[in-house]
Amino acid sequence: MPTALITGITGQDGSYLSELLLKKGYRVVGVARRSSTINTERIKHLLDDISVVQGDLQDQGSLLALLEEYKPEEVYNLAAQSFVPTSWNQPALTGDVTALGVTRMLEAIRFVNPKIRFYQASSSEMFGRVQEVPQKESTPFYPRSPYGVAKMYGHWITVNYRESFNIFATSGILFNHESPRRGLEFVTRKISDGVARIKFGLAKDLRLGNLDSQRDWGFAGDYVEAMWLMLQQEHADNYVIGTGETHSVREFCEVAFSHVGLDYKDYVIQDERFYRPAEVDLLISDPSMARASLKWEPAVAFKELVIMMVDADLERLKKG
Ligand code: NAP
Ligand code: G4F
Repeated sequence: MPTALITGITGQDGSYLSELLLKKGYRVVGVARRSSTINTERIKHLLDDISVVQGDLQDQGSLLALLEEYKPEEVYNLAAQSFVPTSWNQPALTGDVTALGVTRMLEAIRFVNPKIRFYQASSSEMFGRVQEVPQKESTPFYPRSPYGVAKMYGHWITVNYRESFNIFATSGILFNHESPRRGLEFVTRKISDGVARIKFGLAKDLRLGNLDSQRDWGFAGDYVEAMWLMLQQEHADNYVIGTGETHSVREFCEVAFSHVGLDYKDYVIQDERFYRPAEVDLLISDPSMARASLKWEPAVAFKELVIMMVDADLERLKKG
């Protein structure tokens, strides 16, 4: 039975990836940092089947000890300070976790077992002020936030450990992916939760920032399959993963509100507090390399994703 070690196990992607790897017969070891309250909501249905162990990307020794003890064949580095606005308030912490944390894991691999296959969760935020439309593996980066800068470091250190030490280190450049398990602070979940609250009379309006930015949104459940496929290839590489479609925040609102028979214009208020110091206006992927080499295709389309998220929030609030 192969062993996979996943950092960021308590996050959105950690939960979907665990489900996938369990189905494929892996032993799953999930790394969680210490917290004063239980934060395993997204993986509570898996707790009998996976091991959740303590470790932190800010602590080199903990990573070395985990690789020594659990001897994984595959490491998926999903942990990060992943919320773009927080990266302007805590830029140094974002750099330490999201950028240097990658080096710490790669160093642990280099010292404990350089044969481990490594997946780095890179991001379309690295494209930032886009230099080419659509964005593919060769598109130059132009990050627009401390988060984007930190991810760019994580990407390049992954490429460097591949080229310097011959480690199977792969970088998945994933475009936005969402689900009912998405954190409530991200715009898609903020909208689906807002729509459900308004529908049930629990809120009167929904305050958002820039409605004109465009994102290539897919379903997280589809994207973890791409992560696994990347580690099953003969050679490590960089892969862009997305749907190849883009939609504005406004369009997301239109579909979400109209699904419950409401017009978003009656409820959405634009609030300067949610604007960013620098915006990424347009992201759209060209995932042809993933399609050709990984045979990967997203299964869930934009409208289906919006409806899935709104329905899940309606159901959650109905249950109280
Ligand atoms: P998420 O829900 O925010 O999860 C982030 C995870 O990282 C959480 O489990 C968090 O633990 C953990 N973490 C944070 N700081 C840590 C530290 N110092 N040590 C160990 N763990 C730490 O993010 P996600 O949406 O699942 O995304 C997974 C990864 O893909 C992230 O690296 C993200 O930046 C990247 N990414 C995401 C997207 C997307 O659209 N979702 C697109 C491209 C790339 P706590 O629960 O304790 O906070
Ligand atoms: O949902 P968001 O916060 O996601 P963002 O910034 O695109 O980042 C996400 O995707 C990246 C991949 O490209 C990941 F790497 C990253 O970890 C994260 O998962 O914001 C999306 C868009 C932005 O343009 C933002 O300005 O929505 C706009 N927006 C408008 N009103 C808002 C709001 N975003 C948030 N979070 N909250 C608002 O009220």
